[in-house]
Amino acid sequence: MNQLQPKDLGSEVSIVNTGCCHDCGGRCVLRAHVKEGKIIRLESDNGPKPQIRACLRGRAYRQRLYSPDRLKYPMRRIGERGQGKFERITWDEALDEVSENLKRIRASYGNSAILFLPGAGNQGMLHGPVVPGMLLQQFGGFTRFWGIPSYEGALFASMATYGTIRTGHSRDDLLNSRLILLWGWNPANTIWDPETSLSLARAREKGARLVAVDPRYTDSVATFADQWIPIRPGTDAAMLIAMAYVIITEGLVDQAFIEKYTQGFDHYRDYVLGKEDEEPKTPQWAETITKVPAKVIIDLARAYAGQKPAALIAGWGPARMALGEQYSRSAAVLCALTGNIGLPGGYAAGFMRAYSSRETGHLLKKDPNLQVDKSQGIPSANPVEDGAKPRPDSLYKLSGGTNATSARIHQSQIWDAILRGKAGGYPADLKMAYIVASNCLNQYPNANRGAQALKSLEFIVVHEQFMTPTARFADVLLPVNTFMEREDIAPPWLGSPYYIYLNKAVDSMYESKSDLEICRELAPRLGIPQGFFNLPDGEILRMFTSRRRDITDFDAMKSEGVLKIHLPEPIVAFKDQITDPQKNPFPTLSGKIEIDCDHLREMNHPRIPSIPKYLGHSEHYDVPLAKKYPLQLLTTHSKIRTHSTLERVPWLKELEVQGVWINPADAEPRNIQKGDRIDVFNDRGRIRIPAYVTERIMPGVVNVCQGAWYTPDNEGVDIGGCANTLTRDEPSPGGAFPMNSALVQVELSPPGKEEEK
Ligand SMILES: Nc1nc2c(c(=O)[nH]1)N[C@H]1C(S)=C(S)[C@@H](COP(=O)(O)OP(=O)(O)OC[C@H]3O[C@@H](n4cnc5c(=O)[nH]c(N)nc54)[C@H](O)[C@@H]3O)O[C@H]1N2
Ligand SMILES: Nc1nc2c(c(=O)[nH]1)N[C@H]1C(S)=C(S)[C@@H](COP(=O)(O)OP(=O)(O)OC[C@H]3O[C@@H](n4cnc5c(=O)[nH]c(N)nc54)[C@H](O)[C@@H]3O)O[C@H]1N2
Ligand code: SF4
Ligand SMILES: [Mo]
Repeated sequence: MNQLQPKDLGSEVSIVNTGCCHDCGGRCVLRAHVKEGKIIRLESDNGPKPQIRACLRGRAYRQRLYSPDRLKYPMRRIGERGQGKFERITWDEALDEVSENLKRIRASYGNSAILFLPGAGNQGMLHGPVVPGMLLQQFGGFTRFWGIPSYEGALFASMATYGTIRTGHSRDDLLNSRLILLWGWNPANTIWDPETSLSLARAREKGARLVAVDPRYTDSVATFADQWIPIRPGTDAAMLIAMAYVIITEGLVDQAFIEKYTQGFDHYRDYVLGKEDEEPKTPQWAETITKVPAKVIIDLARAYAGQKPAALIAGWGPARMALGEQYSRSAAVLCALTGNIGLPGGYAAGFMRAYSSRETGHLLKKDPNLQVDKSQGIPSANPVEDGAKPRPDSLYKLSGGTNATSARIHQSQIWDAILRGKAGGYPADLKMAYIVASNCLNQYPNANRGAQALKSLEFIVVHEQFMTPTARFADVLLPVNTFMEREDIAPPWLGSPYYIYLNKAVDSMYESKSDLEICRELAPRLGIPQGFFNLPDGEILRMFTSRRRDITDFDAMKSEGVLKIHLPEPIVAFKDQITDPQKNPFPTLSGKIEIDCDHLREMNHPRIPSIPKYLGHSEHYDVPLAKKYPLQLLTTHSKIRTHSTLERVPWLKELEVQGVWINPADAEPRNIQKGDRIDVFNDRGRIRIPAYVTERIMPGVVNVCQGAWYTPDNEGVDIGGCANTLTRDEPSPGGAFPMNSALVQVELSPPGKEEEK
């Protein structure tokens, strides 16, 4: 297990089996070498294969744990909101103040005035927002939002097409593919399960061809791809539909598959061939829109239909767009046209969950009390929503996804909801925010409006580890420990069958407490029985996992720090539906793959057609606003952070500068050279960071990795380079977040500002 342990560490070094639990597409094994109560070294999984090896961020974790910037004590605001001026107070004072405000707000306005903002900071089963959410439910509930920025477009498409989010294969199955399309997918940086990169490399060694479709020449393109196809952002649906045109007109459709397993092909074919709107969706049509040469589209379509089994992996980035649902739907339908579904080496696109230890459904022992009829209002543990009907414009007749919810505020509209309340059509007038493990000001669209919204509330409490841009707006700021200082279980991302058990490696630093401990102390102040909050971490985890069928030996998992579940063969989504469709219908309304979706037809919404279509929107490249703001902004996930977490880790900062990716064709006319400080701006805001002039991004597109900290200067210019200073905050009707749909202009920063930072 610890072959790499240096000899000179001496016998007083103990090794604690723990892990990394941030929201980065991983969840990995870490072995902490602890000497005199301090971690002196972190290594990863050197055990049996498959190894769950940590990335650069996990391995740099000591610099986060021991950062001088950690929040050390509870604090109360003394300056203006957002100014970051606080005074130290005791835990008793802090918790009294939080509970008094909760009670005051509830008494004056009712529970719906409390907005709970849980974030992705900790992905364990126990810590982070899990227990605070339970506490607030017992307090009478709260207003919550719906929609997850990660994948809401993909989730919607997955449900509409397949009726489920379990559309992925385990990574070992990539070795069965002859062709793999990395569509808007950069797992070399974003991980998407620790085994992904190795599996892609092995598939390539075995002879698979890998093609990447991405406006950027990413680290994944550089490492794995045989071909890079740059595409204009937000136009992927057009390319996928044109590929369908080639496949249909050249007789490459898997007709037997279409007839047996799908519905609505004829309607889609009519749209693709232009019978519906006089516009045949030819490769030439798509070339004008996508900037991908027609010949490249034709070749890729032929290869994808001809080289079966082929895996079209449709990443979530291109769906984090206005009308991103259409891209995800077009991808899933292309998989169906070619019959690449349900067979080893194929792939169904969609949401792409394979095995997930996060899932609460198929891995649990059956409990009849949990059956829910979605059309009848959703029984909720949150009294504010009890009995509320699901959103009428959701896929409420389908079970198994989270698209149907009784929450009414989409996460991207949170600031608008705070500012406009019931008068703006929202379900509540919000008066306080309870923020846990979330850097929401930084991570939700339109940060300047977010700052305005947070200033308007009566009370804000934040559980945090660092003085983030959001924490600066707290009235009471509670210091939280990290996953090295408590116990938790980390279920992985989408495709891998394992659990990481995080044993506590060191004591809580300074006066920090876990989110659970905070709730334990708040409960009596709020008149709530402490119940299981009083149990030790390990006992609660044992209770939480007791219904899981795949955890048979909790104690062994705890002592090893990991439970790797052996699967007899790779997971292939829809294998059963394809093998025996009579016995195993697809969980859609029709029981088939819905190329033409019944639920959507009934919904009759002009922006969510029942078949996938290429649609424009008000901030697309071809609208009048593009004259003023001619560049399309991407806000991708950075390799040196997990969102905004790990922002203050010096080792990681050395690896990459937070800069604006810009092509020389866009930089030169603006007189911009590599390293120059430049402004990126639109009507929502302005950021000022260095230029990264590179041909790794296509002309007309700029990229600012999301997660850098929002830092407005005296003139309101964000010199931290937060992508969300520029992003728009209107969701798609299906719920997709529009973070990659902002138009911007770029210019050299004014003279004298070059050195500012
Ligand atoms: N290091 C690191 N890893 C992470 C995270 C992190 O913050 N840091 N976050 C994790 C989380 S929570 C999530 S949800 C996932 C997100 O994972 P993804 O959504 O896959 O990540 P992104 O980097 O946003 O986008 C992936 C790729 O899509 C490309 N792209 C963007 N727009 C378009 C488009 O219109 N068309 C095409 N074809 N490509 C486009 C981008 O250039 C990028 O290379 O990553 C997880 N992994
Ligand atoms: N423009 C743009 N914006 C995006 C995206 C994008 O692609 N583009 N991606 C979006 C996506 S996919 C996601 S998932 C979101 C993520 O957005 P958030 O959920 O806000 O995630 P983080 O930015 O990582 O912030 C998490 C915070 O939790 C804190 N934290 C860590 N562990 C704990 C803990 O145990 N307890 C407590 N109380 N705090 C803890 C960290 O210090 C950190 O400040 O961002 C979204 N924002
Ligand atoms: S940041 Fe993610 S991929 Fe990296 S070690 Fe941590 S959990 Fe694993
Ligand atoms: Mo995410």
